[in-house]
Amino acid sequence: FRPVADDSPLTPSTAHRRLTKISVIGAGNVGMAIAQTILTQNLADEIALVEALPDKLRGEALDLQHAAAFLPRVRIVSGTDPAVTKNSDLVIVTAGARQIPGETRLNLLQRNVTLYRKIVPPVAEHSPDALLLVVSNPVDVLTYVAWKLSGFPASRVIGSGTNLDSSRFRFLVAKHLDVNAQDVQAYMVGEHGDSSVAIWSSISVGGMPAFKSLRDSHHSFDEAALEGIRRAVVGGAYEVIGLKGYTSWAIGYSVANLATSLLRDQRRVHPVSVLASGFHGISDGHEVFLSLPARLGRGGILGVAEMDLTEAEAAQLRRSAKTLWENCQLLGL
Ligand code: 6V0
Repeated sequence: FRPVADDSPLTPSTAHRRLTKISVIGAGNVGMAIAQTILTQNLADEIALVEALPDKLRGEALDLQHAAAFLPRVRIVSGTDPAVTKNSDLVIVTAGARQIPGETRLNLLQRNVTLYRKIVPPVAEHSPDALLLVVSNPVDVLTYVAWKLSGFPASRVIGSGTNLDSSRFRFLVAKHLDVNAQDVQAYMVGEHGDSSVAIWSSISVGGMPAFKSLRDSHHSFDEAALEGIRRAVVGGAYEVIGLKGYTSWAIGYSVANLATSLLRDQRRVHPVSVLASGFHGISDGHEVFLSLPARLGRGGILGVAEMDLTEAEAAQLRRSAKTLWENCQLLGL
């Protein structure tokens, strides 16, 4: 190609607008599922991959680049040094020790805090205005850790939290009722994983509150069925890990969906891990992250919904908050 007749130099066609850059730290099963889902959604102009294992990183980056002929144009850069994330709009952290079959998420904690000390400070330095989205487990505690280590305001540090648990919840309710999961609204809140709380009153189908009429009209919606659904949601990750060794596709879509709401300023409501002090009776003095429905946009967390919880639900939330807070205190951050 040659410059046009007025002799103006060839400039990249995108030079007049600011490019969107997303970094993914950790090119394991989860990081790569997220990167590939983001690639297909035309959300980023540049994706940076950071991984501690150089051969794996180069292999994954090349494998994605070889799909360029079938995808929107995206520059893919990679490196073992977090410097490659410089000037990111969004940094997604998936690096971590993998949960092994039967291991609780809280057991992973100490191993992953050590890792975060190596990752978060340089990332924050290279992209001081970025949004930080934490995925590694235990996600609620590590979101707190990322918040402390980055020095970012809480509105810019978000944990993927129960966004995935809620999509499992919606899938199971939809299957139960034989409707499309996109038409089912239903929230799991609180801690991602074992103590997450199903908010039954939040279930709506096609925009209509559905829980009361479901209870009245469906025998299959009795206490036992509800408990079965809740247990299936909570056990969902363990089941998949037991069968295939890790989870990847659902978390990939779930995080790409969050990335879209954030970077495209969608103001959509997602249950994500946020600084929850002061909500639902959680002590103002307890700095703790857990999932509540939050409005997401380009600035990060734009607001947190005040839910109408039953006393039992609120009490469960406070119990999780207390356990999480005690865990965070042990870290001495
Ligand atoms: P994985 O396949 O072991 O990938 C982790 C990757 O991180 C590996 O490739 C490591 O080499 C890499 N890594 C380690 N240290 C560094 C470092 N300092 N810098 C860069 N990369 C590094 O694990 P997988 O991808 O399956 O899971 C990643 C994390 O996501 C784990 O903590 C999971 O428990 C967590 N998940 C969280 C979910 C959620 O809903 N929040 C869902 C699924 C998994």
